[in-house]
Amino acid sequence: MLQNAQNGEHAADEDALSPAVTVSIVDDAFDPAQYTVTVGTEVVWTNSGAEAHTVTSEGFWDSGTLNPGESFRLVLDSLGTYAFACAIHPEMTGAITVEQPETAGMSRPAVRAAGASLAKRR
Ligand SMILES: [Cu+2]
Repeated sequence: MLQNAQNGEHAADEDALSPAVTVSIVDDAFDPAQYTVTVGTEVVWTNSGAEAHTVTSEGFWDSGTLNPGESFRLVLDSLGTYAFACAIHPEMTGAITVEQPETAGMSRPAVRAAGASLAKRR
């Protein structure tokens, strides 16, 4: 299950213990593009570019358009690997792997890319 706490809103009753991971969106990439987090981690994407972008994982979440300076927050509560892309620039792809705390931090090889399916939709 995914909890969407978009645009800076943060549920006050939620555990304040969740660590946060920050990802920059630049004008043609997510930085970093691939990473591993522990379950329950809040991931914050911030658009540091000059253009609008999205963080879209088909079937899981869609940030909607993020203008420069805007952020999108997501708490990942389910294990798995989530490929995502920018719906405006499908060549911008990335992926998050959500793992149990015991295994997080161990590096993993690349995961599937999301760009192709999103490109077809436009
Ligand atoms: Cu983009």
